Amino acid sequence: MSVVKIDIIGAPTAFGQPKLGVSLGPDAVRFCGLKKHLSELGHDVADLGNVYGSYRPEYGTHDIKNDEGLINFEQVKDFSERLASTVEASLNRNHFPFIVGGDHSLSIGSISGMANKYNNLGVLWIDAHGDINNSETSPSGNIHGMPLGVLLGEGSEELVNIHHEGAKLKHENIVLIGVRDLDSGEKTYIKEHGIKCYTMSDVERLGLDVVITKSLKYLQDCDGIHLSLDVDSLDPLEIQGTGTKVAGGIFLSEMLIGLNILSKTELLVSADLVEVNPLLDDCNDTAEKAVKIAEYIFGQSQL
Ligand code: HAR
Ligand code: MN
Ligand code: MN
Ligand code: MN
Repeated sequence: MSVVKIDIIGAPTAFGQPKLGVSLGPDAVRFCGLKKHLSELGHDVADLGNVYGSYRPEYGTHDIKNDEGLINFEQVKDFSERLASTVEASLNRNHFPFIVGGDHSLSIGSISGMANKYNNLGVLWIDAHGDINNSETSPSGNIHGMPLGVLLGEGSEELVNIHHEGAKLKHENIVLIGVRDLDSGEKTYIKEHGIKCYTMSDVERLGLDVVITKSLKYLQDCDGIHLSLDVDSLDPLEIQGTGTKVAGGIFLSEMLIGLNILSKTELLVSADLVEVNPLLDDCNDTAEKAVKIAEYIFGQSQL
């Protein structure tokens, strides 16, 4: 990858899910030397600090449901607006917004911030989950299970209209990778809309390198590609510090091979790295691995 002006944007939100600690993710990743490691690759790296909404994440309770059944709706909406503005400002300086979370509801904000400049944005969603629920299909009310649904224009109108009105993504511009825990409503939605989906079985059959290569070909006519990488895509044998672990995931070595291929495309314009929860971790090991992942997103290789 050529030299990039990377803006590290901490997104310490936890309102999209019930477990304490995920709002500490950005700092846990910083403590492992994120900025230093990315700078060593030759990039021009700035750490913009954390984005905060009006609600402090550490004071979050998890019992406020709105009339659509969405938990912490106001907090998520508020945070998403702020994050979208920060991401858009970064893009307007021609920088690469690199958003470190925080729970996956943050992608409502990050991708909404991309949508004014990129009206044909492609998204690679690497995750154990589909995150494509909406207020009707969600079994939990947790908004971190809904960001793709929202960005596709489904469910809560107020979330759909964050930053600017309407859907931010097209169904044909999304690729799900590594999924192995889909709710029934999500399965139906994916099939009905023909969303490109490489399940964990596909990853095992083909290899992540082939899956990424095919995904990039599939998204080749997009005006940019956003990577949204949930660390729970990785196998729980290797990743302790995340809130919703699912057995049978991607191993770190294979992830790095896949990311090496991704890092070679000039279409990659922004990324999220989410769901690192240091309170569930073992000596910050997951954050260490998240930094390794970040290095490979930005062009690290073994040679
Ligand atoms: N699908 C479930 C729900 O909507 C669980 C989502 C868990 N989510 C994440 N996101 N960790 O990837 O509640
Ligand atoms: Mn390094
Ligand atoms: Mn997720
Ligand atoms: Mn997940």
